[in-house]
Amino acid sequence: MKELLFSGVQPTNVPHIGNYIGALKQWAELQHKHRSLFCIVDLHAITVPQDPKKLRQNILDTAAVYLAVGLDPKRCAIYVQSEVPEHVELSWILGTIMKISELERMTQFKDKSKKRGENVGVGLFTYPALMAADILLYDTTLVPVGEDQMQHVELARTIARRFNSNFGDTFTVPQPLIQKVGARIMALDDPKVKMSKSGAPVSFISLTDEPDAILKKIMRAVTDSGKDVVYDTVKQPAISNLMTIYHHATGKNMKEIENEFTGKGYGDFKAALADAIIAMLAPIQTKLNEYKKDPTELGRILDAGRDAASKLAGEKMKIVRERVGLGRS
Ligand code: AQP
Repeated sequence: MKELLFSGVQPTNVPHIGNYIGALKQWAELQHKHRSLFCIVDLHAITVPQDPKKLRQNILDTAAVYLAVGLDPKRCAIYVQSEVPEHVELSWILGTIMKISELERMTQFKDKSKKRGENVGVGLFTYPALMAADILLYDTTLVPVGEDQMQHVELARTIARRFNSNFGDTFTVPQPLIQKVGARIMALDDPKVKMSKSGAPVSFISLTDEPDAILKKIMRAVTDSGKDVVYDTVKQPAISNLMTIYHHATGKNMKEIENEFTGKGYGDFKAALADAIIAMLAPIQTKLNEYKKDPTELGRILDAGRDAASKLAGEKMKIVRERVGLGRS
């Protein structure tokens, strides 16, 4: 079977190194192997309140980040979710066969709604129906995501099977693609929670952070009660998280990292880690500044991505409407 890849980032802020390590870095490699669609999921972003002006800016900045990390518009479609309305239409249809109990089980909904208290919109609850639509609309076979999105991809698989059984074979059942190390980068100030764009600034390193800020954030990052640089996610979750970042920034494996810092303390390790992150982000930041200076080219790339995605989405929705019996023949 020919593989098709789909994934996205919410334009809720500048992506952080967790997004890069868990998702974007993989995308840049995978685009060379498979047909790929990379979406800026602005409709997902509004499931929590956004400032409209900032959102529009974040959409363009996220597109620039996609290009800066190496996505090549000649190899993949880069587009904005809300510009392909079939995502919403399919989301509504899939929502009619999703169970409330399935949505209530979603960890992301439980976590985010706990934070928001009374102020939770229905969109946050039905987020997984939109995510299932994003994926199924294109007969996606592979979904490269961080571990936090695994539960949503599982639900998309369930819904694809349910739709196929209710209405006849229509959707491909997708597979998640999760990295072995780095699928969940944890917050720098609390290794129990994942690094998130909406966390406190000290909890994440954004792809646009300056060297000084990176050094400060890493030096302040929480460590464990021990003092050895040893990879043990149970006994030393904080240092193991930092080692995972170091592994991705340098390509060294955990044994090599442990050997490098034998007899040295956390201070030496953190200084080396900050240098490695600065070096990892430098070429991305240079390219990012170039793309941000050329909004016309960015617009051209997003238009072409939208047109390519719309063509596929339009064809699929014709079949879906017919299977469900919507409209007229
Ligand atoms: N900490 C992480 N480690 C590894 N992968 C991660 N991803 C997200 N966080 C980590 C992966 O990045 C892709 C885009 O995710 P997102 O746009 O949902 O970004 P976010 O930072 O995770 O945002 P939040 O926390 O859900 O919400 P906001 O924006 O409100 O802060 C996905 O593949 C995700 O798995």
